[in-house]
Amino acid sequence: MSTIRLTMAQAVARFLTAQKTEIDGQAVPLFGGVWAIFGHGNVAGMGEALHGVRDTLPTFRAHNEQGMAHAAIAFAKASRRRRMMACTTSIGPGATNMVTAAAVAHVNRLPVLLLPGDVFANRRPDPVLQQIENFSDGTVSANDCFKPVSRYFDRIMRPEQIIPALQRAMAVLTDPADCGPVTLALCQDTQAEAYDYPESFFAEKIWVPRRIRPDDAELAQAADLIRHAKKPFIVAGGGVLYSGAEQALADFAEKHGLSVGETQAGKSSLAHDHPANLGAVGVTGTGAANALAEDADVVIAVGTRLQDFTTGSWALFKNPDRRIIGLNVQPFDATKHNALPLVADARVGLEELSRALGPWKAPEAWTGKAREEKTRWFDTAARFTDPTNAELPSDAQVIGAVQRNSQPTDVVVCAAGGLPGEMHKHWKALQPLGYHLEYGYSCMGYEIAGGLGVKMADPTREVIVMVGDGSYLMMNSELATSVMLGQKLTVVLLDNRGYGCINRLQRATGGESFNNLLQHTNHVTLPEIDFAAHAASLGAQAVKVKGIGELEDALKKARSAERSTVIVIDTDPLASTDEGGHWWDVAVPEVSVRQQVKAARKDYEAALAAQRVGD
Ligand SMILES: Cc1ncc(C[n+]2csc(CCOP(=O)(O)OP(=O)(O)O)c2C)c(N)n1
Ligand SMILES: [Mg+2]
Repeated sequence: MSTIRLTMAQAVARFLTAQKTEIDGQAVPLFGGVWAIFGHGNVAGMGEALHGVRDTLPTFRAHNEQGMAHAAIAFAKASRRRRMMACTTSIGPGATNMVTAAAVAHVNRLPVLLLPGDVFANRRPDPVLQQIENFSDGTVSANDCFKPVSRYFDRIMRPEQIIPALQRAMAVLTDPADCGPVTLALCQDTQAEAYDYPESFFAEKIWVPRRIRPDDAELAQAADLIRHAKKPFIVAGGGVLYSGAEQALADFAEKHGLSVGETQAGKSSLAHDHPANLGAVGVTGTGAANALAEDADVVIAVGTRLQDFTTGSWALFKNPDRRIIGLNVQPFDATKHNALPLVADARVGLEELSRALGPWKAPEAWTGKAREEKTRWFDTAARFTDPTNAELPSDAQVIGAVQRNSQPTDVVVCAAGGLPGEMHKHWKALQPLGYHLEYGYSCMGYEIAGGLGVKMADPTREVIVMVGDGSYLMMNSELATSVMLGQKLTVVLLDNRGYGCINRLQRATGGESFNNLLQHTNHVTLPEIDFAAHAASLGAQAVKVKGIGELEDALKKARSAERSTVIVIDTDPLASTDEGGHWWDVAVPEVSVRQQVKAARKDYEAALAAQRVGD
């Protein structure tokens, strides 16, 4: 066996460069790069190793570990999980800064390789700078925080351990069902330790995504259930996009006369103007998709986790006889709420289900109802996004302006606040992956960093980041990184002076406006934050606009800009689209001195009666 003597960190770097994926018949690097913030615990080991491979595996320096991991996660999402990135940090705060991002990847089932530095395996200099000390357990380090938010976790304390650990890491990162964050905590002395690694460990490997075919019995049962359905309805989740099943979904819907509601992760599976696409489904759904979902007797849930925003906290699907078919690569998702599981890749699953159904078509009246509901919804929704002269436009009116100034190839990126709900209802996506919402963890601060990852995944597409003032203030530092890397973003910043959506939720649950909008907080001075000046200080082009007309002009200018551009607009914190949508379970206090809370509790108890438990 021929061997090569490398440090453990050099072995990691070399191994990553050997991993390839196949895209359009071409072998390309699986890892698009490594994000790094160096410090105690990775600068000497990983830093030296990454420098050695910088021509084949680029290293990118970020400004915040959470932000860089968001960028890596967004890169994987925009690449349909076919490509990914790694992230390396120092021990201690650099590492734990990344834990929130690990949770984002975990919830959204997105691959990312996290390589935090760890304490000395030999324990000689303990306690080192940034080392937490557990009084009763010598094996615990700050990196144990990653365990519940990693699909695979390992701590590397000997250089040869990296051989099985990286192989397990790859198995998880490339598995369509188990896919998620992998954390390999790299003890700092071990990073620098040399070992005679077998050459074969670094042989090029091409990872082709596995397409799991359905089991015969499950397929027969699912087809039988659909054949007897009078009112079947499809819910399309993120799995449709990860599988590249858009065409299979369109064919399936067209051939069998079915209509589709899209989750946040599934939106853009079908073009908005495809006759079968009824748009968003669930709490932030269109009136059309929700009307069908409420009445459906068979819900064909394709590639969705069925989170509460999709199921209306399990009160949306109201037909007492309804069954769910869980078409999903992951049995955990496929069997939720007593669903009939159809464990399979979305594309193959839809193709085989269609073959099994033969010429079967849903009743004409049901398909016709879908088309009518769709027309009705678009007639209703248009007035929310139409141009306006209002001094303080709503989020929906800003969305309308962005839409009017966008191209079909653009990608919109968003994550938290009032915008995701409005975007879900109103955004008209024309091309797959043109709508990028992180709404599994809805993590404030994902937007700009995520936009950067999306842009790096496909620099040919214009990326428009939609962000609230709250999210922007929470994390904006990767705006500077986007300027540094020449990865241009257009950021539309909606300043409603606080946490608008939570203030509205507070009011809707009977609360007084308290601690959400800046004006309702403990303060001596209300900050007049000059967001345009702030963005300019980070190197972006920045402009503050007044109203929708100026916004449209600024958007046109931003399109031809070379550098990241931030457009700031003041918006109304109280307005939101009151058409469409569905109840969402937010627990209201059972006792309170406030009359408004008592009334809200009464409504809440009435709404709970519609919630289905278990079935
Ligand atoms: C990291 C994080 N902290 C807290 C929340 C809870 N949260 C959701 S939206 C929101 C307010 C967002 O404010 P802003 O970005 O200004 O959007 P707006 O609600 O005004 O539309 C908060 C606090 C969250 N989703 N993520
Ligand atoms: Mg706000």
